Amino acid sequence: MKTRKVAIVPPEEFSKLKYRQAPESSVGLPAVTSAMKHISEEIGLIDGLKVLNKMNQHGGFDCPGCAWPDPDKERSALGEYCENGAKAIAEEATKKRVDADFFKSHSVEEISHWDDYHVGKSGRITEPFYLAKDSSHYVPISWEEAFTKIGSKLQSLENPNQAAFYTSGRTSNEAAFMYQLLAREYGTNNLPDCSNMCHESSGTGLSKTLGIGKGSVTLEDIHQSELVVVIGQNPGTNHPRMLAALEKCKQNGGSIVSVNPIHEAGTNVFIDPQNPLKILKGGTKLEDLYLQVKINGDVALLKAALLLMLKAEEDRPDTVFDHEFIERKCDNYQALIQHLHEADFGTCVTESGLTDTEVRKFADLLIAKKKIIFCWAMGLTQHENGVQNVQEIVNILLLKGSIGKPGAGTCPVRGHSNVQGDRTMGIWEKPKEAFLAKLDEEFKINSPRAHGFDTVETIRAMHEGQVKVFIGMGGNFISATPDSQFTGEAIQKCDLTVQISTKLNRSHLVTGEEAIILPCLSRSEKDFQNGKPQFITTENSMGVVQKSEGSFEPASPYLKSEPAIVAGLAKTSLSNTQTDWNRMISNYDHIRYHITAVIPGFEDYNKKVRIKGGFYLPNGARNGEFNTESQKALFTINPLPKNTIDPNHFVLMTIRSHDQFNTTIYGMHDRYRGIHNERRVLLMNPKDMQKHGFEKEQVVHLTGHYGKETREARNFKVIQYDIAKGCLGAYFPETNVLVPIDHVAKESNTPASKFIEVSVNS
Ligand SMILES: Nc1nc2c(c(=O)[nH]1)N[C@H]1C(S)=C(S)[C@@H](COP(=O)(O)OP(=O)(O)OC[C@H]3O[C@@H](n4cnc5c(=O)[nH]c(N)nc54)[C@H](O)[C@@H]3O)O[C@H]1N2
Ligand SMILES: Nc1nc2c(c(=O)[nH]1)N[C@H]1C(S)=C(S)[C@@H](COP(=O)(O)OP(=O)(O)OC[C@H]3O[C@@H](n4cnc5c(=O)[nH]c(N)nc54)[C@H](O)[C@@H]3O)O[C@H]1N2
Ligand SMILES: [Mo]
Repeated sequence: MKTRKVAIVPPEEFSKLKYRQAPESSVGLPAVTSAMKHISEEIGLIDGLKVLNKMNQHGGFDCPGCAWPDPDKERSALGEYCENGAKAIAEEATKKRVDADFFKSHSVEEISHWDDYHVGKSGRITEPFYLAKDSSHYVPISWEEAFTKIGSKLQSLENPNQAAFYTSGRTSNEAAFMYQLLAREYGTNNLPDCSNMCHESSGTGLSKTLGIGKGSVTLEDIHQSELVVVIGQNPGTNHPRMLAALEKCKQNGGSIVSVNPIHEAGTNVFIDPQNPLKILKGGTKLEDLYLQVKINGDVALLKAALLLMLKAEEDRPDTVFDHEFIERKCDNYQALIQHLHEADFGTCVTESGLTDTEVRKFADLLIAKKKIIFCWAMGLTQHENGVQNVQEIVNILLLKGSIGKPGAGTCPVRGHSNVQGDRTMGIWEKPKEAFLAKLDEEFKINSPRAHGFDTVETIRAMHEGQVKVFIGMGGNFISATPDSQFTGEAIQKCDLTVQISTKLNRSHLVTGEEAIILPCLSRSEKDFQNGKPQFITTENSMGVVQKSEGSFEPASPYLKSEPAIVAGLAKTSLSNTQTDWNRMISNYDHIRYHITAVIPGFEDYNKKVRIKGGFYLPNGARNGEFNTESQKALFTINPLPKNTIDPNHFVLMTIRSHDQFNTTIYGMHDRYRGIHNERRVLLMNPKDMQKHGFEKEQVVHLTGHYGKETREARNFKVIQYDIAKGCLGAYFPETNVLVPIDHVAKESNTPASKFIEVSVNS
């Protein structure tokens, strides 16, 4: 890049840290105050409350935050939203604008030196913008010209696999379906998505063992469960509405275990902000047992528990395992039992980082209860053995016959509000033949069969010059992906990068030679096509598909909907397309008719989705049917991970603060951890601070070690914290520079961003 010297990572500068003791409870009144503060700053209180009242209500729009489901029947009169949903909506309904004047005043290079908080707070993008080769500023461009530029570039590539079509999980079913069709009609399966960095390990592990890559439980199952294990997940911040479900489970007599290197306030005590009496009484104690595992000590813990369960079963046959279920429904039982007989209990306990007593308490609960649910998220999936973590959970559930019945099963808690739906719609680099065959039949096309690039493979291919055009349907590729410097170089080798976005982020600044921004409508905004209002649909974490209809004026009259943008791209990028792109966007029912024809479970889509609360997609595991090769659920052998590191080093996990949604920084606080006004912090156990001679709030630098490679991130303040010994926590995306591109989960290729070997230097 000759004229633009953009910063790939935000400045490594401090703001003004204030650290107070972490609170013991979560939500309550401070959550309401914080929600209202974000709303009034970005939208104004009156308009803000109007928006909130439409969120997650029948006839309203789906919260653009996380994928936690809404209650099937009753919706709270106060609005089915949480503090972080309110922040998400404040962020997208903001009154601030990124317009032609904004880009005239600020060069791309200048903006790239702002921190991510300030980049994001610039506002909503108002019209298409173009960054020419070697130029310093974005300039406005018409939609027509933008589509033509992208189309002719795509048509000029020697091979369709030189393009990659990325998706982030906020995209609707309709837009996602059209987008994958565009990629396949164009000739590539290069459809990397945020899922590759997220729950891919869950999808891989669950498909192999249970025949479906999705979770098996419903919200009602959580309420009815006897034991919910929350492992590698921080629901207080990332899925706050889940706390209300856990509270119901407790009220019904269920027990809750939390497994986490950090004692997160969210799973400890919950104060329902929608229940004034509860606020006064001080809330509900959620956890019955908290287990402070070492980072990646989960397989060891689960295996130790399995050994105790086996011992109890052998001592008192037929009291612990569900033999009838195992015999009828499962494969590979003997192999698992043999593996367990060869495993060493003491080693498992040591490797988990817990005491013998703690492990026994956990096992006693698993032994006693019959209706068990495991909920998990990134603390399990983003490890080299992420798939094995998930499979070890499945082993426990299968032994207990705790799947395919009420109150029991698997619950991978999804991230983005429609990440699960996007995959259902075919956003996948490894599509199944049955799906492609249907797609080809419906559209009379010849979809490519060769697998495409996932996220990590796309980065490598860009670095090697194999991928030259990158299109992002939402998301923030440069900041969300690992190894920021390497990925930055990779992106900058592209000829053209295109971002379909609502708001400005670093991916609009770290670009290919040429770059184009296509601004789209957000979920809360009215979408009119041919003068008629349209709605879109999404699928939540529990497989419920429902409609979402925006009701607010668009941030600018020049925005297009995501489906309309895909149609615009298709018409210039595909030379002889016979597909009815115009018809599809003239009325989104036509997109849904195509989906009905291609994807099982969407029969009568247009009818069913208009019914209040939507409809459940079929889910074999939920009914105890396992669509694996053998039509049986599979026990697996998952070896203990080798977590060996240099004795002077630490293991770092890269996690979210309370005031961010992935790479979008809502604010500078992490209230539930007592951290205020600062993101460059490093959570460390007090004993480790003493041992290594670190003072409170001392400034330190991190060096990542991966084989012979090292990577640097500077300027973090040490926070004394209740975190497992030898473990560190710091926020992503600031720490993504440290995540090695080659450090990924086996089988799922998910970056292992929860296990980074680092040394801490002053
Ligand atoms: N407000 C808000 N909501 C969000 C998001 C957001 O950024 N902000 N992101 C959305 C997305 S895309 C996702 S995927 C989810 C993410 O939701 P989470 O997975 O809850 O998010 P993380 O902050 O990555 O937290 C991982 C948790 O796992 C723990 N952990 C880390 N390593 C280990 C380990 O080895 N073992 C165990 N047992 N625990 C471990 C951490 O201490 C932390 O509590 O949230 C979604 N919802
Ligand atoms: N080190 C580390 N890295 C991680 C993780 C981690 O835990 N640690 N977590 C990983 C996970 S779980 C995930 S899911 C990924 C997230 O990766 P991404 O999904 O790529 O990132 P986001 O930050 O969610 O994307 C935010 C951007 O999406 C755009 N956007 C918002 N709403 C809309 C919309 O309605 N339509 C369109 N078209 N655009 C919109 C805005 O421009 C916004 O800036 O990051 C991953 N990266
Ligand atoms: Mo995610």
